[in-house]
Amino acid sequence: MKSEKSRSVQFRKEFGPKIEKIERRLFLKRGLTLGAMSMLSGCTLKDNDAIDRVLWAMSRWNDRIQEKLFNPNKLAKTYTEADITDPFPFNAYYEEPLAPVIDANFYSLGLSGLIKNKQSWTLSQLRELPQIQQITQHICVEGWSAIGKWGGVPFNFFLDKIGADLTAKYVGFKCSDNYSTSIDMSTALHPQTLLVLDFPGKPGETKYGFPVKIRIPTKLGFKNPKFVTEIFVSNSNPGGYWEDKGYNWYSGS
Ligand SMILES: Nc1nc2c(c(=O)[nH]1)N[C@H]1C(S)=C(S)[C@@H](COP(=O)(O)O)O[C@H]1N2
Ligand SMILES: [Mo]
Repeated sequence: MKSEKSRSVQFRKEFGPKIEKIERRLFLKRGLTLGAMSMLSGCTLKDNDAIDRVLWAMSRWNDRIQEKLFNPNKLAKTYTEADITDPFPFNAYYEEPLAPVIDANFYSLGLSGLIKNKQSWTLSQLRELPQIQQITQHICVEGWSAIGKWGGVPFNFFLDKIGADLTAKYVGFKCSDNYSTSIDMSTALHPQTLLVLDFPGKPGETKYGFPVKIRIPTKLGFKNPKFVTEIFVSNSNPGGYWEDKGYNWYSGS
């Protein structure tokens, strides 16, 4: 378990500068200074626990603002083959040699929560669904970005096909490496959100999320789960691996 203090420090270090910018802008508009914030929250700025609570509250508030600003019809910029970053960078919460290698023959995608047809899917069943390709930019909060090409099933088609409750608030993802993340339903239904079956890199390269990744060009990199083994629909916020450690939940890009 991380201490509150290190969580708070990590929070400030890892919180995307982009999101801080949005917060600063909103604060300035309301003329709310750090001093005023400490009065409102009843904490001295020496009190790490209280600061942590205020930052978490700000982050939840920030989620709501971002959700309101999200335009479900606005498309992320797409690029050409010539723009593709090669080799595409690998990232995970562990070192590259530890990336899971999943045997396609034994793979199944589990479904749970507010979904009518909960039968799991094999890779070849997923392959039979309509597929599109997309070249978009991936932005990681660790300070790098890259352009990659992903192909797969439009996620809104898949959600509709499995009888997901499209009025529910959240879609959550569990991964074979114990990673997890979750997104809001309107992002799940965005036309560029893909259930990826074709990845960057050389044929047979599995580290980018084989056999299933969810590619969401309107979200930061950490909200794009690789090696997905279960998808669930819920009305309570499932959080996620980095989200629970303080990354802003919404994290639009
Ligand atoms: N299963 C899983 N998915 C994950 C991660 C992870 O550690 N495990 N890391 C996230 C982060 S922080 C980034 S930047 C991207 C990296 O994806 P890439 O290896 O395709 O570049 O995966 C995201 N999805
Ligand atoms: Mo990332």
